[in-house]
This record gives sequence, C-alpha cells and structure tokens, in this order.
Amino acid sequence: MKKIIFTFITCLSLTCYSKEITVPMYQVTSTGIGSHIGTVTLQDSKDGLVIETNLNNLPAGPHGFHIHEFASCDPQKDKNGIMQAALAAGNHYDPHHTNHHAGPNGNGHLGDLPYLSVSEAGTNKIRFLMKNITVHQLKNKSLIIHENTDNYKDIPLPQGGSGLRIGCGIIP
Ligand SMILES: [Cu+2]
Repeated sequence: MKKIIFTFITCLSLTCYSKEITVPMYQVTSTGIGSHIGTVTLQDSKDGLVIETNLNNLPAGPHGFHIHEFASCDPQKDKNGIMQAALAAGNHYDPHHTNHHAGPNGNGHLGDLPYLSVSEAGTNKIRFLMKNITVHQLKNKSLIIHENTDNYKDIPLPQGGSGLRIGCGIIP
C-alpha cells in the first residue's frame, strides 16, 4: 500500500511523465548540415511541454522557432528548383490542419513556438511552456530556427515572415 501511495505521489510531480528528451541542434545551409550549435530539451509536465534551449553560435537578434513536421534537416529543392536549407523538415507541425500560423499557444499550428532572442554573444537560453503538446507527439518531428523574426501571423508574409532555415535538430 505504501508503495502505491508513493507511486501516486511521484506521478503528481514531473518524474511520472516521459523522460526528458535532448535534441542536438545544428547549423544548416543549402548544402547540408553543419556544426553543432547546442541543444533543446523537451519534457512533459502537468501543465504541458517544457522546452528549454541552450544554444550558441547563432546570429544575434530574434529568430522564428518552430516544430516542423518531418524528421529531417536535409536541404531540398523548393518549388523553383533552388536548394534550400533543411527544407526536408517540411512545414510547421499542424496536426489539426488549421493551415494557420498563429504563434505560441495560439489557435493555429501546434508547432508555433516563441521566437528566440539571441544575444550579442550568439547564445540563447530560455525555458518556456507549451500547452496541449506532449513529447510522445513530437517523436520524429524536427525543430527549426529561422533566419528572421516571427510576427505570429501569415501577413504580410507567410509563416510569420521568418524566412530561411539556419538551425535544425531532429527529435528522436
Ligand atoms: Cu519554421
């Protein structure tokens, strides 16, 4: 009985949820995958998914950050036949088919995360919570860091205007 109570109490804390997943992140270009630029960890909690970044060697300033639908960081040809960095990661993760970019915890893509503010030293360390997502759902998806910021809208540019992909990691 004691054991059952103990398990129940443990399950009320973070430790009952799936173990922390570490996603190694890499620079990406139109020719392929480059240097390691740190990690992002994913952990379930009773309030949602806790995402924590520990990144370096990025250009200073704001950068769009999203969960994309496929487990690949490879370059791929765009519709004009031009090779683009990490295009094989596909579009933003949108399991409810909203076809709408709305920013974190909005009513659009589930994969719309807060943009990352990279320091002058090229680093970013942030911890935030995403409701309605679990680690299990994100298996075999990818994390993408974009060249530009993200205005959390599809106007004036689609996907928040975040543009090209400069960082990528595959969620194991
Ligand atoms: Cu993206």
